[in-house]
Amino acid sequence: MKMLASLVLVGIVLFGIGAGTWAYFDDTETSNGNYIAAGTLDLVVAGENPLSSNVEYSDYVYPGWSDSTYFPVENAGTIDGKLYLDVSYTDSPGETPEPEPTPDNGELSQYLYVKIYYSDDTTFDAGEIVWEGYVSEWSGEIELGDLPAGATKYIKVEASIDGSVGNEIQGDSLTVDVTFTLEQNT
Ligand SMILES: [Ca+2]
Ligand SMILES: [Ca+2]
Ligand SMILES: [Ca+2]
Repeated sequence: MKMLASLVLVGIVLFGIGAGTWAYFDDTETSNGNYIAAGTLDLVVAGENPLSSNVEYSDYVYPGWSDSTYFPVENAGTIDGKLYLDVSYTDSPGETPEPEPTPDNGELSQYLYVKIYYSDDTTFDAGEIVWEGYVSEWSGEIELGDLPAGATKYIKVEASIDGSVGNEIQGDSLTVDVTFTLEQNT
């Protein structure tokens, strides 16, 4: 039986300019002492447990913009796990000022470049990058790595928009839903 702890961070909005089960059967003559104990998987992201499903922040982005943030992830349970990350996103065109090419379908996901790190500590180096690419290239859940019982690790997200990007992102917005899943190690 798989045990999952899943947390969803909803609504990172970016605007363009403008069971596990342990079974110990103790087979004795008297057949006393059989017991089954269920361990726990308890994922804590950024110190919030449970994580609010409406964490939301907004930022204004533009060609040449970049930002980064990092936060802890903790397995507060008793079973070793592996941590997975999935992302879904929605582009919106927002306003379409005169200089913006049409059709304006919302193109920010094609220009927002992201690097995701997974580290034992708060220093992050190139060898700890678990995914990088444009948001539009995201192709499904990725494995971040092991998260043993009681352990805390750190995720860093770097995001940037190249300075060569032009008017096609004016007023565009991007809503990103992020899901962390902690799965029992098998
Ligand atoms: Ca590190
Ligand atoms: Ca656009
Ligand atoms: Ca637009």
